Amino acid sequence: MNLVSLSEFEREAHKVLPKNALDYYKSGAGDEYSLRLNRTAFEKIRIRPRCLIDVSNRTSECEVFGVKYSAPIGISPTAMQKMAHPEGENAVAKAAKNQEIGYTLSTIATSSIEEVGQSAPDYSKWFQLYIYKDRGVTERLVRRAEENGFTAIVLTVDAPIFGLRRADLKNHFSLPPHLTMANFTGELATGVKGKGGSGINQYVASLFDASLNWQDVEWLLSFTKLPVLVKGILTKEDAELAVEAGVHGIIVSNHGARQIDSVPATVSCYISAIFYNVY
Ligand code: LAC
Repeated sequence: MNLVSLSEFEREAHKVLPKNALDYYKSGAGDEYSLRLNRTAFEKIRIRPRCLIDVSNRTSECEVFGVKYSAPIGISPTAMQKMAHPEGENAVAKAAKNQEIGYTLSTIATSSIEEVGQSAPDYSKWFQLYIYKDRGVTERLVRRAEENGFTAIVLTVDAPIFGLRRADLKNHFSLPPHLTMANFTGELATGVKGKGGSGINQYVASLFDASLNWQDVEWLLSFTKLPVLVKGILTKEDAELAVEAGVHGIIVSNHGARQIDSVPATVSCYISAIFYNVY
């Protein structure tokens, strides 16, 4: 297969993926207004190329937390990748290592922290964290990330309650029975079974802590030796609070427009922050 652009991969995915998985991967929240904005906002950005500058010696390399990457582009955490391919997160981590770009493993992955640690060893991978009501469970995830070569914790702060993705509601989204949430055992591993609704929303509602607040960020900072980034910031006010809380980084993101519909496109928030110093 000769796929050379993201849109070609997307078209192919539409042909081969089961509906339950495809709809989960591709859906945004609500009317998907922000999902459309995420794309159209890029169409409004123009590059002003400057000429007659010596470009014989060039690089797109960048450095984050002392680690060099080949480009200022990375792979954000996305859940349950084995629904798309048996190697799931392991293949994606290996690809990130080969391309020397950033990679973040999701808490609710279908490959475990240990597996992915071994699939892409000696490579600076980040771990995305959801805060479970059970803080013991949460702390153990962080410890395992520390022990398995992960070099930063990406705390998702925009999902104390999950967005309503209508296709998941209709499909009664469930994790296929041959897969588990590989970082867990018991009900935490197998609990995504849509009974009369979206299984992922039910899982999140029963296990994630909707009281999540800045004290939880401080709690996380108090016991991990890894840098902590907060992911899901869209406003200047929250960015300032994050700095005050002492985090090491902020990931501006609207969560693929999967959380709150009608929020601005992620890229618009970046542009506003960079050029106008607002948002
Ligand atoms: C989602 C979560 C898992 O958007 O990040 O489905």
